[in-house]
Amino acid sequence: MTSLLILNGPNLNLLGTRQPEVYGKTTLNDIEAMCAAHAQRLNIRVSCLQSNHEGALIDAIHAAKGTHDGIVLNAGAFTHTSIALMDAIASVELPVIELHLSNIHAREAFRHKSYIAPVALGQICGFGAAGYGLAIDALMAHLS
Ligand code: CA2
Repeated sequence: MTSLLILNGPNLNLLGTRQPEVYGKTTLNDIEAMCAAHAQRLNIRVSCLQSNHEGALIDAIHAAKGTHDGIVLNAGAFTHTSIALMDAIASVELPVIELHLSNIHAREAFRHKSYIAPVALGQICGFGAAGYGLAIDALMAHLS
């Protein structure tokens, strides 16, 4: 059975509790439940993980090799800073969809730079929580 990792980075555990005007009212729990329901419809498996720590995210990407068939990654602010995450993604040779709730290209200039984009299969941003379902569909289309 196809297995996908839904990986969320720093501060995304706060979703729905602060800055709803930017990130919406949906909590990370809601998003993970939506991903699980979508996976059930598609007859695939998803595992969800969130960490505020760069090293833990890198460990999760390494561990995904041989365990999962692809990754949906919202690396949060590490997107704009982390060469280490970029190297981890390149090293595992798994398809990764870069995901953002907000349209990072319509925000501050420092959010326009992504270290993930060059090693990702593609990027989905600006569709809020619905982006996770779109990312799962995009990965499944790629894998089929
Ligand atoms: O739009 C996205 O999904 C981001 O990855 C979210 C990151 C931001 O640094 C990226 O540029 C774009 C920030 C996540 C912070 O989430 C919070 C949620 C609620 C309250 C405060 C922060």
